Amino acid sequence: MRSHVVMLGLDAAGKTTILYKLHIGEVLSTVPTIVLWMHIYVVDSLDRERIGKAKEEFQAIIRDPFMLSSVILVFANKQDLKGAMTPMEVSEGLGLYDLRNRTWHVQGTCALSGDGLYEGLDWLVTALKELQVSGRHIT
Ligand SMILES: Nc1nc2c(ncn2[C@@H]2O[C@H](COP(=O)(O)OP(=O)(O)OP(=O)(O)O)[C@@H](O)[C@H]2O)c(=O)[nH]1
Ligand SMILES: [Mg+2]
Repeated sequence: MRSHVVMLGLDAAGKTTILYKLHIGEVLSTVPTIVLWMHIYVVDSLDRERIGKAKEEFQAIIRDPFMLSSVILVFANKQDLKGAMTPMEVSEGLGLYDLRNRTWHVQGTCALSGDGLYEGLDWLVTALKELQVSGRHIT
């Protein structure tokens, strides 16, 4: 089985910094015509002004038919900055608590230090395994 990770988020959320920190050189720039298993959405937790815009983008993405069977990991990034929204505030801001029948997790991260990145990816791997075991995936 092939696994794919798609990382999205508004500009300056920290996507490039995260990929650099994780030493991931190659990034898929196009969405393949297969089921997307894992979805990482990156939020700039300090950017309270644009959390509404992030929600709009996020909700549009997860309602895409290709995303319906994916598990959703949110990086509430820039947790090192004073005044940053907590992971819980980011969850509320994105409307995660209203999601039904979706597997999601919000992980606080600091892409500069790498804090939280691997914890988040560990959750993703575990969630993917559970999805495979339960057979709730679309092939
Ligand atoms: N303090 C702090 N700054 C961060 C963190 N993550 C990223 N940044 C900074 O935020 C800015 C934007 O980060 P990028 O990684 O370029 O953001 P991006 O999501 O790739 O942005 P686009 O390519 O424009 O979509 C850079 O100046 C980073 O150094 C973080 O966890 N903490
Ligand atoms: Mg970038």
